[in-house]
Amino acid sequence: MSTSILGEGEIARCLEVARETAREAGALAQRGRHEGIAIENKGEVDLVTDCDHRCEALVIERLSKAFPDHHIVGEEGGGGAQSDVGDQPVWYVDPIDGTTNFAHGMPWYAVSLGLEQGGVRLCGAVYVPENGWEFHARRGCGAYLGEHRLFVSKTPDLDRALVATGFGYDRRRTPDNNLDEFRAVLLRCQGMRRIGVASIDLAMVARGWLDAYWEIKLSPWDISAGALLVQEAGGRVSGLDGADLDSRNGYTVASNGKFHDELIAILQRVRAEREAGA
Ligand code: LIP
Repeated sequence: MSTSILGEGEIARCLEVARETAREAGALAQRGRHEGIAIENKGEVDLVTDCDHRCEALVIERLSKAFPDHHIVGEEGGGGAQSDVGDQPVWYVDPIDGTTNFAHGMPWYAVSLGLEQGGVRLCGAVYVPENGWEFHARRGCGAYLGEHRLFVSKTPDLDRALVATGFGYDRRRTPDNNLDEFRAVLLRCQGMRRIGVASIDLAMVARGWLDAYWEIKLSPWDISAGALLVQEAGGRVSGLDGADLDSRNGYTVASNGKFHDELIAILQRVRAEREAGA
């Protein structure tokens, strides 16, 4: 089935619905957090809660009602499969990004909704309910925190950069777990943070609070909306090869653009050394 490319007016409406839906799902997650949550293990250290499922169901209900022709890929499996997407518009839905924080009662988690078509990021919303932070972006129209236009930082080099990263759920089982990379970058930058929410890490790069962020083995629902925020705030998002980021590429490097190649060179060197020693 061939699908036409969404026009500007349609994308604007998509963003409006995404923002409203993210707020609604965020309020549901917040209520759940206060009323008590049921936690299960998806993997060794990978959690899911009843709230993740309830928020995803709400998001899918709202998006499929507003956009019946769009495909939806949700973290908790509530939508369709990535392989069925074709050239249809596709929503990448993380109902609660930062489930580990959420399950531990920590207030940093987000609802992340990104819309793409043909691998192009069109709009995205990242809502952080406990802070009331509403990050949003539309392709070619800038990135915002509420009404406030976002621009990446001006930090000129890695030496003075505040950088964030994260570690995948398979970290106990593989040496490809980002620990060597973490050590190498920590010794070169001004400070390192592990926020635990990829979409917030990316939003913070867009906001200029962080100068760079990278992580491996992420999924499109973790990064689609946040990557657009960084792009629209004037930053750079790429894979490990430095090419523009495809949200389906789990290796994500985001920065203010000033020392991106230097950061990539360190990550590549550490990987190559590990592979040579393996
Ligand atoms: C998580 C990320 C986190 C990352 C984890 C995971 P979830 O998403 O946002 O930063 O380190 O690997 O992908 O599972 O909480 O939605």
